Amino acid sequence: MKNTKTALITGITGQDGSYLAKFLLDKNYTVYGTVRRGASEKFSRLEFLGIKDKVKFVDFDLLELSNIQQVVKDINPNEIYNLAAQSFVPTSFSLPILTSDINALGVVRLLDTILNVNKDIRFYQASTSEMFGKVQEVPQNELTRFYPRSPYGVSKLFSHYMTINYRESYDLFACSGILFNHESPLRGYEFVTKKIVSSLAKIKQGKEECLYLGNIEAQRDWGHAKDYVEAMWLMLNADTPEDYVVSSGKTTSVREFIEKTLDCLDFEYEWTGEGINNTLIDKRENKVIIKIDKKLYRPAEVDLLIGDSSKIIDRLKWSPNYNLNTLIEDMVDFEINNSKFNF
Ligand code: NAP
Ligand code: G4F
Repeated sequence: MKNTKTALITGITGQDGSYLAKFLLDKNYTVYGTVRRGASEKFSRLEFLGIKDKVKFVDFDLLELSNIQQVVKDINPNEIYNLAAQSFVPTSFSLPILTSDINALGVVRLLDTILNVNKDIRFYQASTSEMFGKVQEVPQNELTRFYPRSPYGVSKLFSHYMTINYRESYDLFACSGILFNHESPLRGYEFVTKKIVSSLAKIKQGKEECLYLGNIEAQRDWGHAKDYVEAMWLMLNADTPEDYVVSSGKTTSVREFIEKTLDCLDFEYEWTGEGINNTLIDKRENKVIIKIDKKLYRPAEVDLLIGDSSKIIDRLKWSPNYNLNTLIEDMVDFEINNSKFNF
């Protein structure tokens, strides 16, 4: 039977928004996606996935209450996935007020609109493992105490608790997914995995000379975005609204991620030097191809993330298809074969 559900995705031009749109279209949803007006084209991810013509676009900004109210009223969707955010942690240190306005107040604007327009709309909030920050427990689960380490983490913690508050106060079907880092070929170039894979592939092809990185000892729990958008849908289609951790359950340092990517690209390499003087040498070419740049360190770092996603695995039967090795293979394959796409 044809699915008659309608979903509204905020942030559809981003990594997760694009994969979620594809996932929902494959389930026969009618998909609306929000777009911020800008000077340049933003649809390359949706074009790469071959779905740009299947999505209905609406002008939208989380900073503008009357615009949010009009969009939600006009579409009156069954489900809203709020993926829109200023999502880059370093930018949150340089633009803390804008980050808070979008990521924190923007979510109250949306929740309050749902309350006033149609309380039956189901709501997904993109919470984050950045809220654990200086981790108070290893591994982190839904009950672990939060200790955010960036304006981004603090802003997301505000919206996390706002989502819980609207659920408990007004009985909204509102869920927060506490998602750990998830990557893909469609990841923005500013994030470390994409930066590493893209640059090392270019260095291998002789198109780039050297990759500059910050703190390569930080450890992250990395999964594939395709698996994580399915978790969002499972949450909104469960019997009760609850919050869930979504993670791979494994942690890997940025240094180890680099080494796996180098292996995948068939480099022969050697690390030399310590700390800030650490460099990586391409042994076949006898050239330095990675250097540390202190400017890329953050004012406060999240040193270690590792999630425990037993709750979503047990209750909603979430079952990821990718591991870190297959994620890296997918990202490397994309860089080698799809260089005309730019995200
Ligand atoms: P992303 O690629 O950076 O996409 C963010 C989206 O938000 C873009 O479509 C962007 O639109 C939109 N946006 C930014 N400011 C907006 C505003 N003021 N009004 C409306 N839209 C706005 O992020 P992502 O990696 O897909 O992540 C999706 C969500 O999950 C974000 O909320 C992020 O914080 C959260 N999250 C991500 C991860 C992860 O590892 N990827 C983990 C946990 C949580 P433009 O195209 O106009 O810039
Ligand atoms: O890839 P990143 O920028 O991701 P980060 O800061 O963990 O945030 C991402 O994941 C969060 C979930 O935990 C999301 F909520 C958030 O929206 C975003 O998607 O950095 C990962 C690590 C950091 O420890 C950083 O210091 O890599 C380290 N790093 C080292 N050199 C670098 C670099 N990060 C970036 N972006 N660029 C570097 O050159």
